[in-house]
Amino acid sequence: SCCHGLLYPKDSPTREIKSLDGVWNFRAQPSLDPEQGFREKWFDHPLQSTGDVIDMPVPSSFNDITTDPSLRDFAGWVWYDREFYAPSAWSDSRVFLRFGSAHYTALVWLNGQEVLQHSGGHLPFETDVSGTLQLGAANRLTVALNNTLGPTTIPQGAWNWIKEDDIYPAGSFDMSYTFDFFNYAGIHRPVTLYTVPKSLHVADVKVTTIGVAQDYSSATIQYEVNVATDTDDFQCHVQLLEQDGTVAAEQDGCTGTITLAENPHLWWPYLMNEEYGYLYTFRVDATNSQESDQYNENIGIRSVFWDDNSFKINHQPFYFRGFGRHEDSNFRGKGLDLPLVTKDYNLIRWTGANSYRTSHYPYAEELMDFADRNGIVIIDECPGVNLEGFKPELLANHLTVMDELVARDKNHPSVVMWSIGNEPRSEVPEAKDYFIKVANHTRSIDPSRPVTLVMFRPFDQDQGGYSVDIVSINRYYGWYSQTGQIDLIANAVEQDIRNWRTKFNKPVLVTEYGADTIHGFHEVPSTIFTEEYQTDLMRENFKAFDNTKEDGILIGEMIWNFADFMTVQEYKRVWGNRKGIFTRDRHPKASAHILRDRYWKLAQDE
Ligand code: BDP
Repeated sequence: SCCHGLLYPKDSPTREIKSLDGVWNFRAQPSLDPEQGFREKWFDHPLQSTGDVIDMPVPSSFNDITTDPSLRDFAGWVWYDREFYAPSAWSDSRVFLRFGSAHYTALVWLNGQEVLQHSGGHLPFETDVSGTLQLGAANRLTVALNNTLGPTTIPQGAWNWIKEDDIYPAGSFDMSYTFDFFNYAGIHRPVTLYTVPKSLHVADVKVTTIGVAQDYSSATIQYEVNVATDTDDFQCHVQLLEQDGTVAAEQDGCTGTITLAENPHLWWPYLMNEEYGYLYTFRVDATNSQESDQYNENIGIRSVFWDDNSFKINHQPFYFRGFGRHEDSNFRGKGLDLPLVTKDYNLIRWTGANSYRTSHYPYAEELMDFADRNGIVIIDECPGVNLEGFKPELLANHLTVMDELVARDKNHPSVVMWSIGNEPRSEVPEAKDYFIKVANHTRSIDPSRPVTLVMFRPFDQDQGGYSVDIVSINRYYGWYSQTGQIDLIANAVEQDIRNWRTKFNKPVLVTEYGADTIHGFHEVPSTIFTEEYQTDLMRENFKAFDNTKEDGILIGEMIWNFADFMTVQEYKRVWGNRKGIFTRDRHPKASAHILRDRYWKLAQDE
């Protein structure tokens, strides 16, 4: 396959971690001279910086950190660098350098040598730097990062020089994209050095639940450990540990199955069972004649079942009550921020929600771990937002990003579905074949989860739905259409859901509905942008959801959006997209309370 699993860096008795997060040197290269840094070899001075630098925190987006509008709206290459020491005690180890993500195209040099290239803004990349790293000495790490999007990047964008005229001076350019969130860029997730033993290490672990008894008395998992080594004389020992540390099962073998025959602890979604979010530790020890390596993966035992009429977790019908979200906040943009992530999970649980979609790109691994622990169910979306054109090169990149996403997230019990895209321009005939290829490819690498595509064209025009197991739709009656007309919503949404059902004969999920709402605007009768209008619109949608849910058609509802978020500046957006039920700094609007009433009631009726 494309990539080994890129296991999340964790320490263990055989592994050590060093974080390279902190304040780095930063320099944006003038867009007018896109070759400057390469020509002047800003990476080539092992113990100096790239030149005229400013401070930049890692992880973070760079856009909102300074007071400079040209950096906020920057398109092109930026350069990061920092110095660090590597201990001489690491001489017996192999050392990997890993980026949780960097948006979008990254080139990495260590001590002046290029060690890594990666394209794609939302997934990890790493390399073995043992040969380049200077132990017991200072090292310089340099990253050149380009946020420019093009016709075959995922997501797509367009970059153009603007002709000089009375308004635009020479050297003006335009970077445009159609998706509705700010194209934040930077080193967005942790940068880590980690060690593994020299002669062998656990390179990947894959654990899948292959059976859960109808009466929950037993369950079976299947595992596969990939060991990186030069020789054949190695063994694996695996242990399944309960949360209290007791050994539930153990055996030898790098591949195998394990059956827990005495009432295993299942992983349950939030509020579906008292023991929601139960995780086992899957401990792997790989050993050869000289040394051994240990990796501890968190796993959850749960089954996912779907057919043309239902979606089930652990044999029980599962109804998604959730959100579309974004990785977005003040100052840090899309940079990982653990206080924010933790607060968000507490707010999600406060609403009684049981799920969300990683709209519109893979979220940080730290968020996925939180979801596992909290029993929050995830629809895991790739960065294919608003795709159009459907050319072969785009398809190739789309398949690669699915490979990388599944490789990273395959072991998360919270992930129950892959989303291969959001709102593609899927009314054209070529969309049909394109999405069938992406969906089939995804099923071939992971047959254990269903595939969805989030669609928005009228049902009778859409060509994307032929590819999916679950039909997901975004519907904005009362907002983008029939604006202000609350009385038309319930019927329109209900008919629409039924039409999608009839056309594709699959379970239907409403992945977006909502209204921009300015915190503090009030009016009776309600008008658009007021808190009253948002709650009125929600109540009308709920009627349609309740009717189609009872008829066994609708398997879930997700409001757009969990929180307000930043977009490009345009007159349709009032300081970003305001469809959050929380403000950007996570204060509840009236809608948060309405949603909370509904979600807790739905949970009680389960
Ligand atoms: C949908 C998109 C989402 C937008 C939302 C909106 O999927 O990204 O933010 O509409 O316009 O079309 O609020």
